[in-house]
Amino acid sequence: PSPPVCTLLFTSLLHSLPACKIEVPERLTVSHETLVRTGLADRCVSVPVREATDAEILLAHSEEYLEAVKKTPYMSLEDLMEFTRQYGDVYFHPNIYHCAKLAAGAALQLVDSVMTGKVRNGMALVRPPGHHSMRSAANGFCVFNNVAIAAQYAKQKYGVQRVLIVDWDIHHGQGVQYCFEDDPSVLYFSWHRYEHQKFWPHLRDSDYDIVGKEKGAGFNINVPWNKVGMENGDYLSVFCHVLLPVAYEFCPDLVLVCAGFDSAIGDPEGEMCATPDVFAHLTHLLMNLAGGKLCAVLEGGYNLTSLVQSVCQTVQTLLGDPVPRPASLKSPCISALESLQCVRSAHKAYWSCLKHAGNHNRAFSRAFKGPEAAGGCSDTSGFTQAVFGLLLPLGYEYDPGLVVLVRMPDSGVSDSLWQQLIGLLQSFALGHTLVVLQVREEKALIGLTASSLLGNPAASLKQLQAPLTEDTEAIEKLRHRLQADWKFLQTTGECSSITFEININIHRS
Ligand code: Q9C
Ligand code: ZN
Repeated sequence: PSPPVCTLLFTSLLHSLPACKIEVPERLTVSHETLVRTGLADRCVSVPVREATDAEILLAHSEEYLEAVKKTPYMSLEDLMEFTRQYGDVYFHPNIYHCAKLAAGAALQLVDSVMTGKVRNGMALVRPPGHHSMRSAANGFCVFNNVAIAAQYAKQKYGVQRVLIVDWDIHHGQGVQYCFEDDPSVLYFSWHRYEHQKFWPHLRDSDYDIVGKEKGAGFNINVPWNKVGMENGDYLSVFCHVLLPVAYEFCPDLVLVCAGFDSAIGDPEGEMCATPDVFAHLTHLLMNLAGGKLCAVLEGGYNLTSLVQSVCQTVQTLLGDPVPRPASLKSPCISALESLQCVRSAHKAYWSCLKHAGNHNRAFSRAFKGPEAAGGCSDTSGFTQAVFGLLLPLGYEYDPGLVVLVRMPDSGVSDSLWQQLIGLLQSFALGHTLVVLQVREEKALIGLTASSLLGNPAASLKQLQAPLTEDTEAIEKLRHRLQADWKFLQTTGECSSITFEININIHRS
């Protein structure tokens, strides 16, 4: 029997500060009330929270900093104000040290529950958030870096070799980046409102060309949003064309999510336009990595309506409910495509799935004249490249009402790849998937197909090798040929004009 699928941890001690108008206790109370009212809380296993110990906090912070924060409950309000002034955009309440220890402890309880197999995945609803806090500094409403501590803890306590941190909060989690920038065992992905450094925290370090240092080069992925108003299509496009291929190549043993919902519509900080149901998709797309071991920890999210809906979408997806139809997605905007192109180029030296990125369309337009590759892909990495680069984006744009998946005998597709495919395709059509198996004596295949259809996480693909050049070329050729009609296949900001040019040439010749 598979373990219960979702844990909910909730830090109950509340602090509020007149100085901070948006990071308010209602963020937690209203989220929790709604989870109870909708019956979602009842379907989760509740795990008690605990305080993180000093030793655990020191996994991501300096002793001097911890000692300084320890004194805050005893300070006069005046001293607290003085203490606060040395940091950026953070407010200290006499209670916040206690709350911050519980927030970090909740993240650790969640990691314990998932790593011991008590539950498959879960979400910790905590305050204060964590991803801005640095080794020796509070910042951006954050005191201790809950997710960074959790990643270190998972490595230390469970010997986890690779941790993927996905930060979909709309701010750059610079604290997480700094903690792991030279560490190849932690892959940190963040998208964030950037506006060419005009948006808080105004760091050069948040741009796409900051990829990590030394051994950690390539393991820090920044996607800067240079315009506000990004929509579902922009987010999903970055998942298909950057995060997912790299994440599958990385092959994490554990996925942690800095789950901030200020990236949703209506948020006063983010000013983006993605709807709460996009978080069901983001969550779902990560749920077949690491054998389903996913821990989401709340970060930002300041529009109560949007926050609560987004939290519910995330929890509901973690529980295994079908994800909503990705209805009426707009094509990614030019600014998003420019960011996408920059990130892919910046990382092409580090990830074989991006090796071909940034090769100019002109080169490919010449390649159009060559013969088409006859068969499908020859191996797993080529196949996954086709899934993320072609199949998923096409699915999102087409929005089918039913997915029919046909498998012929001797397909050459491995069991885990087959399961991944079934899992990923359940992003569409409310999960209505019809599998047609034309098999000989493969009883085991029927079992593992059923298991995937029931929503069990797929086995990992192991660390992927570089795809064969001929596979990559065939996929890219197809992608370039189709992207005039299927905008979700675009990965560069310049395609529309080039495609136009190619069309003209075709008309002339
Ligand atoms: N003074 C999180 O979402 N706001 N933190 C700066 C200009 C700081 C956000 C506004 C926002 C911090 C976890
Ligand atoms: Zn934020």
